[in-house]
Amino acid sequence: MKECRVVKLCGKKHLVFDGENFFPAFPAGRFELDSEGFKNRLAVGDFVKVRFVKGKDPLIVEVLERKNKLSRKMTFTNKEHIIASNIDEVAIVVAPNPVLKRNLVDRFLVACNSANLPLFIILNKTDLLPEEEIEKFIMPYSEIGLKIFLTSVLKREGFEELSCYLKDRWTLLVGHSGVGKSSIANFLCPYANFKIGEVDETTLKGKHITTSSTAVKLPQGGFIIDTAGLREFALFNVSQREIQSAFKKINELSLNCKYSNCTHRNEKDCAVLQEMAEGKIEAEEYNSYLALLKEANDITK
Ligand SMILES: Nc1nc2c(ncn2[C@@H]2O[C@H](COP(=O)(O)OP(=O)(O)OP(=O)(O)O)[C@@H](O)[C@H]2O)c(=O)[nH]1
Ligand SMILES: [Mg+2]
Ligand SMILES: [Zn+2]
Repeated sequence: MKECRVVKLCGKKHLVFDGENFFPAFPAGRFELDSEGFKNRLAVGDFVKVRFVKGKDPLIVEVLERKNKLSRKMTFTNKEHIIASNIDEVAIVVAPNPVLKRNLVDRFLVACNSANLPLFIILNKTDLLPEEEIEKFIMPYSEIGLKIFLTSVLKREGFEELSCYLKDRWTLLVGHSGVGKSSIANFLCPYANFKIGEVDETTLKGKHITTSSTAVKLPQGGFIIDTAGLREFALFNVSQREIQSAFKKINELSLNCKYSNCTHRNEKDCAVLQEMAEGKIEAEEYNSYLALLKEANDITK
């Protein structure tokens, strides 16, 4: 029996890494996909026990307890989809093409906050964005202490610092389709050879080229996990409190609200609403907070 790590889920024949080599291993019957309550019993990043039997394929017989996991709620079935486990950090990739919006970043801020996972931002395709726009987008995040890397795969810029940062860690790359996750992964590990897709110029949408998560080994040590572009990322099991604490600026202001359980929607003497009225909080940030809060309330009802 050997302890290995799942690096790719492919049908029934998964790819695992034993610290030196990559090889296929089959899950024992009880790990069949789509088990009750879960989309997947096994996730990329899982530490597993693999049994070797002469003349037969290696068999995954046990999943070791996960140190952490990032999950989302599946549409329609409401099942838990574990995107990856036992990771050191999550990198949300954003780009001006297809479109630069903060909503998904805020979702990941909440999800990572509640999963106890550090998050940082990679703003890619800086070649397409004027400097003032870059500043405007990153300011609210740098203000709350989030690490931000600016990259351009096209111009091969911004990767030195990022490469050093990723060394010896397992980092999960997430983000909308078309922002350049696979392009970044290919740049950082040329032998990864992930397929890249054009962004549709008329619909301004990515083409969902990557369809499953794959961890690739970085030349400097560590792994990055490329994932499928998300159409949506529904929060899984996140409370109202966790949403509030993820929005640091709003959370700090709430100390001055009249009610300690203020939700900053329509309460009297709400410090957040007051700052909003004075234009001290960006409407986009507040709206993003409201949208997530509504979602959490729908969940808990
Ligand atoms: N201008 C510019 N284009 C880029 C950059 N990085 C990636 N692209 C382009 O963006 C498009 C999408 O890149 P992908 O790497 O396939 O994006 P992805 O995030 O992996 O997309 P999915 O797999 O669909 O989730 C491709 O046409 C890339 O060539 C960049 O820094 N600048
Ligand atoms: Mg991709
Ligand atoms: Zn309030």
